[in-house]
Amino acid sequence: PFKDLSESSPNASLFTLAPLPMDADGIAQGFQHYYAHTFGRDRDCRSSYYPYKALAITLRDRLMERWKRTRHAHDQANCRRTYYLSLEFLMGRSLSNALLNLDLTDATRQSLYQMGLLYEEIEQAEMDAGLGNGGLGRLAACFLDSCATLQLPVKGYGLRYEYGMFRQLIEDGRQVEEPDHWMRDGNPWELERPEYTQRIPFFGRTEEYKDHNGRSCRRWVDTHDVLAVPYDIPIPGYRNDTINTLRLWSAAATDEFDLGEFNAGSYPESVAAKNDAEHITMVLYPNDANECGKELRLRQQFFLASASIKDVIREWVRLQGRDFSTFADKNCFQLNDTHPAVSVAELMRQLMDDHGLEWEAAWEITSRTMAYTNHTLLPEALERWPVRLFQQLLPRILEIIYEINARFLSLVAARWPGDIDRQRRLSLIEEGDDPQVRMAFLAIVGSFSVNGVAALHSDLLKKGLFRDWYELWPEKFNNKTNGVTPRRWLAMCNEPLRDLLDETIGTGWVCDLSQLSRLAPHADDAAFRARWDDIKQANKARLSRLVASTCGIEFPPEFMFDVQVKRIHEYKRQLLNILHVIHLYNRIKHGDGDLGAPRCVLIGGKAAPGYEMAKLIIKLINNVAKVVNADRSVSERLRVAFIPDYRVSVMEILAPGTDLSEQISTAGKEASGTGNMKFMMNGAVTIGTLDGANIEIRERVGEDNFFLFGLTAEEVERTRGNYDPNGIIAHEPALQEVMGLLESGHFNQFEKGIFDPIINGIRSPHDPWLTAADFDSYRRTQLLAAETYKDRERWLRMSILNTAHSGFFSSDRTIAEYNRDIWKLDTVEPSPFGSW
Ligand code: HBZ
Repeated sequence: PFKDLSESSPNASLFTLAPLPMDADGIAQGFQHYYAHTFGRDRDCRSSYYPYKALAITLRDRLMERWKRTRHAHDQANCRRTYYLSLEFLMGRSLSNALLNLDLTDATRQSLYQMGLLYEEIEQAEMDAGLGNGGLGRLAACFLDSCATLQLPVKGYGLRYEYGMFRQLIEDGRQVEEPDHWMRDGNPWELERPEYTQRIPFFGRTEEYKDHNGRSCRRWVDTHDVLAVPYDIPIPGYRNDTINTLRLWSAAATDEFDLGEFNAGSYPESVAAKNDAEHITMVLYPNDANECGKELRLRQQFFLASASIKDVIREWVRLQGRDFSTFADKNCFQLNDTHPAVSVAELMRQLMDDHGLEWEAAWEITSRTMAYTNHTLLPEALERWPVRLFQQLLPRILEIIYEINARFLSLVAARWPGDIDRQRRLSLIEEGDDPQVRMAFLAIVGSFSVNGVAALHSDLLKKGLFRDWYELWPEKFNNKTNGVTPRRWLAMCNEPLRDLLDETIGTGWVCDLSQLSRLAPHADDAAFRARWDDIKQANKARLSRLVASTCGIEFPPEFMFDVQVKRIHEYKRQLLNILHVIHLYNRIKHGDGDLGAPRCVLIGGKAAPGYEMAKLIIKLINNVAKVVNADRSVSERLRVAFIPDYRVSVMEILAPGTDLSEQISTAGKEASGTGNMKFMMNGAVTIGTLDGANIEIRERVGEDNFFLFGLTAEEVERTRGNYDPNGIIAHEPALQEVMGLLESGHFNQFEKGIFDPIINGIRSPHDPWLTAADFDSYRRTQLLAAETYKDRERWLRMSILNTAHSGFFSSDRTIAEYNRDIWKLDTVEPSPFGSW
């Protein structure tokens, strides 16, 4: 239905409207128009949803002009561009972020107030866009914000999942998952672009044929195609008129799909088969570590890769024609982990099969265009797909992968003649009963850049997981330490602190976070510390209200707020945290000595639905919380809560209200962490191991302002093979008492034996997470933290210095490094209003 106009030629005035007013009156006008006329509501409507929607569309109108101006400028500049390919974009809410970046927060508050509405209430009506699992997805969202703010021509490509990350309920202390139908009431931030729909092939077979020059070629035929329909989300830069694009693909059935031979004979069954196609973007896989090996997941990956590459090539042909000789100079794909790694083979396929390039030319382009970011060292998280699955679902892609591998292995053979074992180690295909394609290896061969996400992580990649590859191509490997956007994670979520910063060091920090270092001298100023304290207390009171309303537990703001929020995983060691809580409980019950400041321990996070041990850890946390909170003699010193359904909008309240940030993974396991950075920026002090970006955090804030404990990554490796947790437990009375309480069934009086798997895990000499090994060091360091907290002035100084030295962890710095070393893009200013 989207034929080009041929006869009519629209008048330019259709496209260049006058800019909309950017003040309180303008907002009020837009708001009233949509609220009353478009949605037909009046004062009797008590729902906060319609005010939210009316406001969102009022803002979208103001994004729209700037969005077109940015697109126009990118086309005009004929500039090099980057495409960030990611199966996940964990965007959270968009309203407050758009207001902040457009500088309309105050005007909007004011105009709503005049209409008798409270912004704080309306903002709550927006559902989080939870299109990601955790760190990796949220990193992609922070990166988009930084790219727009730095005015880099970067476009995000992802999937428009109908259902995002599941909603977590806690029933009887256990996690229960509920589907997250986040778009049920529509999504005002998206713009459907059916005119850019693409056809994505699946199944079928390959065959040889002769092209018009008599050259023998291969092609993919008898495919079952699925349509990819794009939906665009505007990504506003910070007060710079740039609006970049996040393009999300939604799957739809083709018309002929219904009657195809697929379901020959039965009309209703054929129509029902539409579902099959549309299921591709139905749901986000809620696995944040283990590969799940499901066919539908591979379909999602290829669907994203193929649609995005087709889209980029369509634009290329529109602007440059069919000459691909400068394609690699003008385009770069950044692969967010291996999830979109099939792009390497798919770009080869499109260049050769659809655009007639020879293998050598296509490979030259592909391997100069792709760049790969790795986010994990855990071997069990590395993606591998059965060859037979590829054979069935993507036969042409498998052929190309085989050819890439054959050519690559002959290169290895030439470099290390006779080293068969090395060839086996480096092969893209893992041989065995059920041979597998190693996606990380496909990503490395096909990319000109391979990066890790923190200094330690990038180092361990070179020494461990990818050692052979590093030996082969050392120049490909580099580090890009993660960062988070200071717009959402400081200016937006912590308004009182933002105001204090503006007043103290000016407003330049928002786009140049290194300026926070100018706060450092103020740490010595008692009056400044008092103001810092007031802000922290107000943020703690807000956190406290959230915990009261979602967990039914009172957190007194004068206690130390000790928070660990992240996906539940054994390597992240929420278990170590709860063992320490049991230890504190035990000491309080025994009336033992001074424990330092009283504390509130808050833990939150989702467990992958099939990860039984993680789910059991949630149950243990809740059972311990119940015992602790119910005991009056304990709860005046210690309180514990598990916050359900941890997500982006919850972190926006937790980060500003936290005193102590828990970053306690087994060293060498957490690639970077990014929650650690959000807490630090908001003035929390970290208790942590030498893992991921914690190391860089400690380097910057100084050892005096960081609570370090635990084995180093090297010590962890050396401990393997001669680890004796039972010996450790026997020699450490504190841990022995904790284990005694656990083993006595004190926290599961009516649920006999349920925690046995946890107990056995801690006592196992094969426990990979070395929980017992780090317990004593953790316990002592926690005691030091609680004692330090009692020295109010000392603690406030530490808090201020943490914010002051967090500048490095801005994603603007990270993106500037990606651009300097990998993307090499020029910045582009949007075209002026009405310039086309
Ligand atoms: O990526 C995380 C790392 O664990 C964390 O250390 C790092 O800071 C962050 C950003 O670089 N990794 C993930 O969040 N990984 C996933 O969410 C994931 C999702 C789907 C998968 C596998 C992993 O299939």
